[in-house]
Amino acid sequence: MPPAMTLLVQVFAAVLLLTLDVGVAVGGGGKSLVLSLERTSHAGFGLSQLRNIDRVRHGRLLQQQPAGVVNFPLLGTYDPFLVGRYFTRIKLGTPPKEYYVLIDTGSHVLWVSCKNCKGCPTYSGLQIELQLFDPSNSSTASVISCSDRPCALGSRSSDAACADHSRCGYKFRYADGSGTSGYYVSDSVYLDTILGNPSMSNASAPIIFGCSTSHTGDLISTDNAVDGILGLGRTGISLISQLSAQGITQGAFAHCLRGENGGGGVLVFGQTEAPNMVYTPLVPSQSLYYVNLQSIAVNGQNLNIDPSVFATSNERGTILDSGTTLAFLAEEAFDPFVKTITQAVVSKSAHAIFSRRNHCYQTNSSEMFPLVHLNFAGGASMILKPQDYLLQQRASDGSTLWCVGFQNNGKMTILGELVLKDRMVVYDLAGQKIGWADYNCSLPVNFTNTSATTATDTVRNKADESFPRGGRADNKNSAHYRPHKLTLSFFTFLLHSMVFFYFCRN
Ligand SMILES: *[C@@H]1O[C@H](CO)[C@@H](O)[C@H](O)[C@H]1NC(C)=O
Ligand SMILES: *[C@@H]1O[C@H](CO)[C@@H](O)[C@H](O)[C@H]1NC(C)=O
Ligand SMILES: *[C@@H]1O[C@H](CO)[C@@H](O)[C@H](O)[C@H]1NC(C)=O
Ligand SMILES: *[C@@H]1O[C@H](CO)[C@@H](O)[C@H](O)[C@H]1NC(C)=O
Ligand SMILES: *[C@@H]1O[C@H](CO)[C@@H](O)[C@H](O)[C@H]1NC(C)=O
Ligand SMILES: CC(=O)N[C@H]1CO[C@H](CO)[C@@H](O)[C@@H]1O
Repeated sequence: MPPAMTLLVQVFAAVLLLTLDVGVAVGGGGKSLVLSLERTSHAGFGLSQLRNIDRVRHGRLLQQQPAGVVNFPLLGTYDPFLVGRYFTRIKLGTPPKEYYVLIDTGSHVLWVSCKNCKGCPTYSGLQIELQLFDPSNSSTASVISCSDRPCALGSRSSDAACADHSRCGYKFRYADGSGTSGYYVSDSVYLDTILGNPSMSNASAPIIFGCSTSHTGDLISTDNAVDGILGLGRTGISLISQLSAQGITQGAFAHCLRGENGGGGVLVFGQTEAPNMVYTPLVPSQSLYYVNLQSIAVNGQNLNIDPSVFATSNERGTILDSGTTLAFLAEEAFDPFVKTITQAVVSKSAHAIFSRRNHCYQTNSSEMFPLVHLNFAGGASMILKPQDYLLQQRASDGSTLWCVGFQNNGKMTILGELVLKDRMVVYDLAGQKIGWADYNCSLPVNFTNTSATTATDTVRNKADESFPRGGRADNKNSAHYRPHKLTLSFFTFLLHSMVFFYFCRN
């Protein structure tokens, strides 16, 4: 087991203990954050007016005010040879400025690089313009102090030295060894909110997020640099929890990560709909999106794997993580998986090329690869096409290689962008379930209040119109077979759970 993986497992164990504590603390403290709505300087409507309009529109259909739907077009791609991550833009501060943030369902906090940052990249290989957040330039920003309720509650578990009037600090370490630290601020987030009306309207809400003043490890790198990370975990501090606590969105969000055509896609806060959605329950009382994976079938045949390999415990479990580029399988599942795929394709004349870390097949057609079913509790299956578990690469002699994109991961099973792409994936916090359906992420997204399914509206996926294409100058066809780079990228791009604690700066 490489050291980074050992760390990963340890970090996971630590995270579960710490974040649960913080989640409860911040969730409880959420009520004390006076989270009244503001109007934006541009918009004609405050959110309450929009609600009223919506109520009139739906008449008696809705007995309760439905919360809004917020649309975040995405940039980037899962392709580890290009970007290996999906990101969006978020507007913060007054006047609002835009920041590029990775979307990460494997961590909890929204943070952006702040002024006077040590180690924050100043330019990005993604050809996006980076920007530092400066609380003193925003008329609505305020620094969270150690005596403020969210900090006091959060720090109880890890820091007893929190003195009044000092800033409420944080320090996160990611599984790849990178880290960031800074302090919490409260400021406005500006949202493209849709409420019962397809036309966009603007609203803003006060939220708490991190202002990072120091980066270490890969976060210093300019290669794929962005302004920050949008943590979308299940605890009270994540943006989705803060907005749903304020009644601005429902406690649900969805992403559709486009695999082809330069990537991109959409992140939607609110209840989304797609045909043929299947659901599996979330494992309760966890801070991340743990689900019960029960079996894996290749070509309809269940692999011989003890289901306890996937079950949630201190060190095991299966999570969905949009901040992981590829996917990881627990080692007891990895070997049978690769062996069965190999049997299926070698008999059809594919040539297996294995090294210690890479399992590739030389063939000029992906047609011969079997479908893989991931079977979850509640009868929900996620069907993986060859492109959902293989990475296409070019060998030095010009022939095509298909390499298993799943990695052997000790005890955790992590479903990252490789398997989550080209689907609508719904994270329903209120309903405590995860749903998915195959979906063309270039198409508009339908959203609804679940119990009033006739009241649907559509979010246009505006990624194509409003954003420059994510991705670097080198294009996919020029991707070479680079096993070393591939291996590195697993750790480099792993941006999930972290050791999460508050501490005080003086
Ligand atoms: C803050 O505003 C000042 C004056 O407009 C500007 O010079 C400075 O660059 C701004 N800081 C940041 C981090 O944008
Ligand atoms: C929302 O705000 C943006 C500027 O931030 C503006 O261009 C847009 O027209 C606004 N939309 C509405 C519906 O007010
Ligand atoms: C979205 O809603 C529209 C209008 O109700 C409907 O025609 C369309 O089929 C829906 N699309 C999907 C993918 O559900
Ligand atoms: C490519 O595939 C076709 C049919 O699938 C096969 O007949 C042909 O020999 C293959 N070519 C190479 C170079 O492997
Ligand atoms: C997805 O939808 C787009 C836009 O309608 C279309 O151009 C594209 O061919 C579709 N892709 C697939 C795989 O159906
Ligand atoms: C998830 C959600 O907000 N559902 C609401 C949909 O609308 C009904 C009323 O028609 C509410 O009772 C639900 O809470």
